[in-house]
Amino acid sequence: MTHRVMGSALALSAAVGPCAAQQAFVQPTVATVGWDRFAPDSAYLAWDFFFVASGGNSPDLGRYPNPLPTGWQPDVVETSGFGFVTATGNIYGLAGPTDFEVTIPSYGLGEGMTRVLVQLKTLGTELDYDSVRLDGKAPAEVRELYRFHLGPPQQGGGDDVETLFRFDLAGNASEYTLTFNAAEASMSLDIVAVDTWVAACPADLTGDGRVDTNDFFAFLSIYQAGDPLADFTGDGEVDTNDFFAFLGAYQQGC
Ligand SMILES: [Ca+2]
Ligand SMILES: [Ca+2]
Ligand SMILES: [Ca+2]
Repeated sequence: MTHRVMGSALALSAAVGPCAAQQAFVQPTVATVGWDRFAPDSAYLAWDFFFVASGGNSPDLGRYPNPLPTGWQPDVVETSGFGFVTATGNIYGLAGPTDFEVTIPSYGLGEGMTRVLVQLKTLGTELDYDSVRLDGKAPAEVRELYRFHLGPPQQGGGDDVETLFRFDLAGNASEYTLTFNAAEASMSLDIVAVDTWVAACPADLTGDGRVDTNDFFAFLSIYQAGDPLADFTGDGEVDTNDFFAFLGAYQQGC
């Protein structure tokens, strides 16, 4: 069983190649989530090859700022003890469901809000999607980005799945902790990508560093469309409370 699963993972790696690993991960832009990757007060941390399941994994796929600020130690740690690193550099749990803890350094500027995009790619068994939390908080949005059926589970198949989780948190801290679990044994954690953005003025929806009527009309547009980004209260619903929450942020300005 072990041999078959590992063989399958190796065959997949050979077929896909190390550079074509993520099919549908998104890059944040002002138009879609409020900021462009590599914008000031944003960070990007991405892992593809893990070295040790018990931690000490620095982001190999991407990092911003680069070099990372002094004191930043992003890490991905498997905490159940079931996880081990495969030949392809994924973290896999054969004997039981794996649990993960990701340390995410950020800018602790104090006021405003922090928006975090987490993108996870798994092979085989899937995540327990309800387990994904940032500092204990549930995501404001969960979106499946990609799914490819690898084959029957009994032959080490399952699915290749990429999922995006968006979190909105009041204020901003110098570090966040992301936790998530596999639904059952035989999940292979392939890629973890995290984008963070500290917004000193959350009502600046156009991303130009100012709060003006353009932001008001931008809010009206996403509010009327029921866009999840209009959920200013972060309760998963878009309703009049969000309108008043936006008004408050709008009057506060930057
Ligand atoms: Ca990988
Ligand atoms: Ca603006
Ligand atoms: Ca709301």
